[in-house]
Amino acid sequence: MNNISVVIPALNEEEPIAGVVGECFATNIPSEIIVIDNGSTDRTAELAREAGARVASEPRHGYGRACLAGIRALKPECEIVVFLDGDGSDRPEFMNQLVDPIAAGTYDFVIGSRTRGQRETGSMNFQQIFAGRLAGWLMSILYGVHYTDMCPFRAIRRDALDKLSMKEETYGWNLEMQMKAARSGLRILEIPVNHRRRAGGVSKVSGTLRGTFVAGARIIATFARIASNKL
Ligand SMILES: Nc1nc2c(ncn2[C@@H]2O[C@H](COP(=O)(O)OP(=O)(O)OP(=O)(O)O)[C@@H](O)[C@H]2O)c(=O)[nH]1
Ligand SMILES: [Mg+2]
Repeated sequence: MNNISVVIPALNEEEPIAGVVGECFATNIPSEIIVIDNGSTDRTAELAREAGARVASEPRHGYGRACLAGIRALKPECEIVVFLDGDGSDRPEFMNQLVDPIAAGTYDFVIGSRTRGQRETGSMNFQQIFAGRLAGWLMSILYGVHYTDMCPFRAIRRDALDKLSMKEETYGWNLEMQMKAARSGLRILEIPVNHRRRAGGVSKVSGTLRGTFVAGARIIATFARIASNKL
């Protein structure tokens, strides 16, 4: 069995975090689960640790910063990295479908698509669905790949991830990985994954006007940066 690590960025997710960690362990897939406590002011870190996760901390807010801290915290033996959100909206029971094609040596990067899966009512808003489709369409023109979402739930070979030299510190992180994976010729597979509403706690991105605008701006800036071939 490959050595698989799960990285979960979490900012003030004390309600859902233990359930997320528990569901990931229940798959019997990961050999470690790292929760990045991204400056939480609640009991996220404590509850993640109690649920069996290793907790790394990144005190400065930023989705990408948390993911970068997660990569730094990976154990050396890790061969495949799985990312998912800490709010209980991603479905760990799909993890085998993400990691199996990589473990089999057929693909390097396997990403979920929530727009192709079954979505609980209200789990994604129009802007998120539209942004994912639009970004996918633009990337198909640029790189000839077929993405239909910027889903946070994804798996990638660790050595391939290291070579992407990820930089984005905020919400452009997911898009940056997809663009760099396509640009560098990784073998990419997208699979439908189901999605549900967050399992408690408060929305920071899509559920608030400010979050939506900040995320939208970061995503556009990321697209421009990578499309113009900058690192
Ligand atoms: N917004 C934000 N989220 C972070 C940060 N660091 C980690 N996260 C985590 O990133 C994930 C995505 O944030 P959410 O608030 O769920 O954003 P969303 O999925 O657009 O919104 P929901 O509709 O509430 O699910 C969650 O697990 C957060 O805890 C950060 O600095 N900012
Ligand atoms: Mg969410």
